[in-house]
Amino acid sequence: MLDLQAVHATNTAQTVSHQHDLAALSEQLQRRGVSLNAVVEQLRSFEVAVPSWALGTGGTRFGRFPGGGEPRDIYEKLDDVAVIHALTRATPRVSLHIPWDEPEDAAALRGHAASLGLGFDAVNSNTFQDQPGQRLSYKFGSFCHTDAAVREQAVAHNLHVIDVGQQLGSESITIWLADGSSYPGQMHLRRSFERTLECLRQVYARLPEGWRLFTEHKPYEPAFYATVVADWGSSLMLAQALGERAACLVDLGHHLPNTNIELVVARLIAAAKLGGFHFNDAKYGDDDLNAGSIKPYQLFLIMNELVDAASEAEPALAGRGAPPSGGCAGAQNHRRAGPGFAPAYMIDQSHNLTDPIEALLVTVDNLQRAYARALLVDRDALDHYQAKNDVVMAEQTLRAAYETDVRPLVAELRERQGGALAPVAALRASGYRAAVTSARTGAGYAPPQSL
Ligand SMILES: [Mn+2]
Repeated sequence: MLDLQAVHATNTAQTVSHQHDLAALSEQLQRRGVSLNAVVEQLRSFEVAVPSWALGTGGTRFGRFPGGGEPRDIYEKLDDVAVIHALTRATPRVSLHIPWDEPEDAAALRGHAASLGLGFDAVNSNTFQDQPGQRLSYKFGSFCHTDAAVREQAVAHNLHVIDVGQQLGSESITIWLADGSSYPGQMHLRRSFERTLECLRQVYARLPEGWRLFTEHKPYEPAFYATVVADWGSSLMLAQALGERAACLVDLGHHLPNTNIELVVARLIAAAKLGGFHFNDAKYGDDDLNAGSIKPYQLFLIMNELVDAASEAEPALAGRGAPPSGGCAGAQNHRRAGPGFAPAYMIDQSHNLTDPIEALLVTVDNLQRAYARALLVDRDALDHYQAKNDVVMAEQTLRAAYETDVRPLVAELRERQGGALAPVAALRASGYRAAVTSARTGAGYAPPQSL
């Protein structure tokens, strides 16, 4: 368990400098007509789920360099997530992968999670690998496979994942398919998509009450020529064909270079089909680096779309009180996100060089900073400048929010909830990694790749 005394001691040591920084930010925001306290309270609603596959060192296809004290099973992974939640107060849920983290006793695992103050977000199925003892191979696909028996096996697996998820208290399933082809001619491009949709229909038909199904696209890898669900358009076609409870999941690493991801997000919001996110960051491909580490402005612009949509559902958002009554008369006509706009926020990263707990602490902080900055966008001013086609001032309005140093605000939220002002420093001071390195001896677990 985390040494909370050490966390409090690091908080105490930083209190004076934190209060100075916070006061300076508060004064700066006041001049803009923004209440720091209001933004802190709005930021409280931003929570993100930790994937069960991110707590151990990941690796690349070339190798893996394990660290000390890696969790050996799902129980120890939950212990590590509880540490992240204790320090950030923003990660109360785990997104479980099956079969990598399939519980022997789901009720017992749910009880253990509850004892740590944790619950479960979307469960993830896996038909992109063959498991020991599996009857039929997914070498040439799962839902898209030409053999009906393989498709039936893949559907049955997804139904099993839903069954486990129900026992855990999950309310959604994320389906990423590796299905595709590496050579022209290998796969019939239209029929493979039709077969995939038919399998998804079978899974969708068995969704429990209140559940949602997320389809996750990815342009390439492992298929190098044609992936069945390669882009947001394909994902949207599937979600629209399936029905109201199907939606698209956007993994930030699953786009071709230079794709405008915030525009993808805006389109999915407009179609009422934005189901959730897998946050991470990338320079070249599906790199699964810490969210916000490579393209922080892109992350902010994505959060800006989310806050913009949420503010339509709940106009008080943005720390400025009531929305404008006049100004941009046309704006209200385009407000479509509506009440109930609540995408599932999840992380999907692979930590190869860093301590996974530290990497996730940094990630959560980056996500909260980006969201906080998006909360600071002066939406009345932006509406106004957009209506006037004042390009320079419209852009400057976004930049003003982005360039605000919100670190004291995010730290303040953590501390108000009993977390750490500086999570990585607090973790290091606690000695948690050293303690689990002593305790977790013996066989490690087989590391997954990433989704
Ligand atoms: Mn993913």
